[in-house]
Amino acid sequence: MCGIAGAVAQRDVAEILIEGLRRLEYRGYDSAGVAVINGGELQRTRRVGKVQELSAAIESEPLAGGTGIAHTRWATHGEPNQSNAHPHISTDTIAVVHNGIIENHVKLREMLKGLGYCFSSDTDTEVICHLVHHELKSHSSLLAAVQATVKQLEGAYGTVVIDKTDNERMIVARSGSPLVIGYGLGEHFVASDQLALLPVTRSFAFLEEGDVAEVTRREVNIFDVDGNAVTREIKESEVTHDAGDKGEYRHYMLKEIYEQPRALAHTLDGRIAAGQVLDSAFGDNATKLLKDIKHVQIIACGTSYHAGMAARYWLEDWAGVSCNVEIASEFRYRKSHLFPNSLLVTISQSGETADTLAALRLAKEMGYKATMTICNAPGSSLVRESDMAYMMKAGAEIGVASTKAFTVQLAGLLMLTAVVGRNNGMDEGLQAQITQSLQSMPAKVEQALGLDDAIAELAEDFADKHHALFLGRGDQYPIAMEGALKLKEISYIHAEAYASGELKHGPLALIDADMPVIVVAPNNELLEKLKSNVEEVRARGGLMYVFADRDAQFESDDTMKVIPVPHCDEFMAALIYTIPMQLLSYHVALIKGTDVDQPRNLAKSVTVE
Ligand code: HGA
Repeated sequence: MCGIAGAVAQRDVAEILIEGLRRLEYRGYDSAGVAVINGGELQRTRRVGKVQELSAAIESEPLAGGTGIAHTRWATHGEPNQSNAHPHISTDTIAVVHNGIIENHVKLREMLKGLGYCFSSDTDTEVICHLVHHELKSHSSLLAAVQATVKQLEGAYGTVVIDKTDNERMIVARSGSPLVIGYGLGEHFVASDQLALLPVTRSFAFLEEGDVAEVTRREVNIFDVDGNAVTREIKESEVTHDAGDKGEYRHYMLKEIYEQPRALAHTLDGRIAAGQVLDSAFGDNATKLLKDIKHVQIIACGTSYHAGMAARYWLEDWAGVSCNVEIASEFRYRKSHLFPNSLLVTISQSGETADTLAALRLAKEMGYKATMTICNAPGSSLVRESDMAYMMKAGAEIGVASTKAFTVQLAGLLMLTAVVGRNNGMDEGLQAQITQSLQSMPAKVEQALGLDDAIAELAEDFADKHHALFLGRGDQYPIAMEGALKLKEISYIHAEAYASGELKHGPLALIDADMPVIVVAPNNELLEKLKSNVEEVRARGGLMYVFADRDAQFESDDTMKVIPVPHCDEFMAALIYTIPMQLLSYHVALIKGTDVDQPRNLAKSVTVE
């Protein structure tokens, strides 16, 4: 989603800020802008489209100045056009960038209009800069004016404010949208994600909910929600992968698909010993907190939700505990029941997914025995606010369509199944089978990647299709859902997934030669049932693509193409069958010429509700 970069330095900062925005581009956005203070005046450039357009505009008309703010916008209020792009400016004096949604913007807008302020955009954000300008009339500093402003805001914000009359300072405030302060030598930076600032610093402090900070070249002063001066620990960045590098690959998505063996090896590293998954994989307190778990409630959105759905089969089948899985935006707005000895597990690549974070906060109020997050971002809000964290160590994921984060989440959830199961009497043989399976995942995924060429050829069949149906059973049903989601996200083909037993309850009506049907068919105890469903499709003239185990005994013919998937055990089958789904969507998107890494209308790290 939106990206923020800001700087107070002794050198010109426009280039640093643009590079920061470039590094956040992967999140998806529709317009970009930058404002700097130059000789006591605000200079602003904004463009609809890519950061490249903004950069070109600044190259032809350079912006000089050591204090500045920049933004990539993913519109929530007001069209993606130039006048709605950030930074917004009040009375030629105060400039603001903002991530999030100001829910009481209508009321504030009316009040500010009454005070004589003119609005030049349709955004909710613009109320912030006029309010700061108004508050400055009765407060002695920009800090105090911003503190008074945020008290009037309802909703979510990560915001940075500068004042042209004071080029020594920026004020940053956070509630619901992440902000990080970067510490340099005689200069300071701010961003919505540390990735933006890695070229200039590796020392970061993460603001906490309600914090407001005054950032000058020499000092950073942070105040909590009550206005008390506080310190936030400055940490060296643990980010090891350079987000800016696509390497030999044409797209980040393809790079990340191919990184999966390495990402899985990283996530397993040091977490299995003597044939057992170590409790410490989930943090220092895990031994105590996971002891008497009898129920697991998983909360997530999108791809992470599909990982949770697969884990429900595992936790109930193998660990012997009950498990519910729910979409965060539903969970947070309904009354749910708390089972005794319940563990709440949130899953989020970024650790900042707004709905998931809100669900975690609600669950803490409800009194869950313990909370855990499965997350790829150290220091993120979900990690900080959960009792336990499984750090995915998948490396930065840049492609908006999640790939390696999903398979690493599956591995983490299988480890959780082993630990919860062990505490619940899982027999040692089963534990050993799970750990062996975990350890052979990287090599098996490498083999599955060998399907790439065959799938690239197959993808040609999909290029003129408008719809596709994905079928699976058991823990392959969520994999079918993930396959359908990937195809939708990056090739814009309408795709739906069904548990194949559901076919005759409706979707069979859709079957004809224009509706390709993708079937995930590992060799498991549901295979014979799945075969009956395949026959139901065949009898109605459907065209099928069956991803199957070599022992499943499917044969290609006029109505069915069989793609043999490397043989694998039941513990890793969901993960292995994900690989061909990822490759299929990637190759279809390539043929269709869509923007693979930044699909239209989508954003990564969904920090608004
Ligand atoms: N509400 C603001 C900012 C949107 C945002 O944070 N997107 O991720 C706007 O629409 O400009």
